[in-house]
Amino acid sequence: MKIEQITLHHVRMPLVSAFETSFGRQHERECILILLRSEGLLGIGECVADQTPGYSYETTGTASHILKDFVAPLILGREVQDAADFQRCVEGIRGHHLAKAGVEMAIWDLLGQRAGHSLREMLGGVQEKVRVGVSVGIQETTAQLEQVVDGYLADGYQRVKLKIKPGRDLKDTAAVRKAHPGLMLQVDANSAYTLETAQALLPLDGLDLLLIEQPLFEDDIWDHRKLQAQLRTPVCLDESVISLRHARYALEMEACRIINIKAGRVGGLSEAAAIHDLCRENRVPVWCGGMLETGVGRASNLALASLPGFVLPGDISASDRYYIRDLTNERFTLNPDSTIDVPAGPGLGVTLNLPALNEFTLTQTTLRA
Ligand code: OSB
Ligand code: MG
Repeated sequence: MKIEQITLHHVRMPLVSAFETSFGRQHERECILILLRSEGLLGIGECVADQTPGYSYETTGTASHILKDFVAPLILGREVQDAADFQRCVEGIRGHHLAKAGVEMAIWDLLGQRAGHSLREMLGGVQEKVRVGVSVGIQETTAQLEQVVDGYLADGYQRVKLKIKPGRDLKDTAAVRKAHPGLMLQVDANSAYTLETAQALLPLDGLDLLLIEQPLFEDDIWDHRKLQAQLRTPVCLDESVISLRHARYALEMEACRIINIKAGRVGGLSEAAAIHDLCRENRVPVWCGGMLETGVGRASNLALASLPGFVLPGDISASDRYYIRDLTNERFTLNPDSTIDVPAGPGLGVTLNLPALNEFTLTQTTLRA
């Protein structure tokens, strides 16, 4: 497939409600939407970098730079056979996984459209709908948190993840657990603790949580091993697993018992699928993380989460949990059994809502072969 043109849209969209994590509160979410043109087809990808480097060192600013000045020149006018071929093209670019993953997604979309296969079929997904949960931000008070959780349970979500940080951990989590004894509940600290301050998390062991996500430094594996040894609850790594190699390190070190897989963080869907395969061989459960994606990234996450090793509910909520107006014409809704249908159309199986894309675009750049 010859890549003839790349258009980058830096977009900013209002969130339905503010989202607060240990690294900050956001009312809007940014990303880079990537449009690839090849042989009369339009492939779409979402680079999940946000405005600030709170989750990852990458931002919409660094991703724009890397995509425009380094990735685009390597693929424009070139025959790109498949995702592996794309990764070979860009292997000289160190890091910048979120940027590369956005382009790989658009290549999968092109490949699927050309072959008439859905992304799910191409990746080897086995589920036509996937189990999902909701990620709940830190609220002003514990009482407000309980209200927000009640609202999501009324919507039908059967698994809840609470964002925590030092000082807003045990009390919040215990209150939600007390109100909902049978709920599938988990927490995510986004690297807010050190091995020392994480001692405050040990009582979480009594709350029957599915997992504790990324308590320690975003690049740490070794201290997570020490913390996991102190906990009955599985530690789940997010930020620190940036490649198949890092997934292997984490499993060999027994730093975690569960892995959250995000295609963006690991440089693309192909690496994400490889991590899935490794975990499955080792009988380590995985689940699909989220980055507040638009309908484009959501379609990709649903296809990935349809692989057989994704045995825990993903952070893939319905479109209306995030955006009143989305970038895709298709909207994703929650089924009564707390699942979302995996798109079945060719490629990602979604189409762009161009007026919405134009409304939310801050800047747009087109590069040609
Ligand atoms: O750590 O999982 C995370 C959102 C942005 C950045 C990091 C994370 C998250 C979430 C939201 O938890 C998951 C979602 O998309 O619903
Ligand atoms: Mg996380």
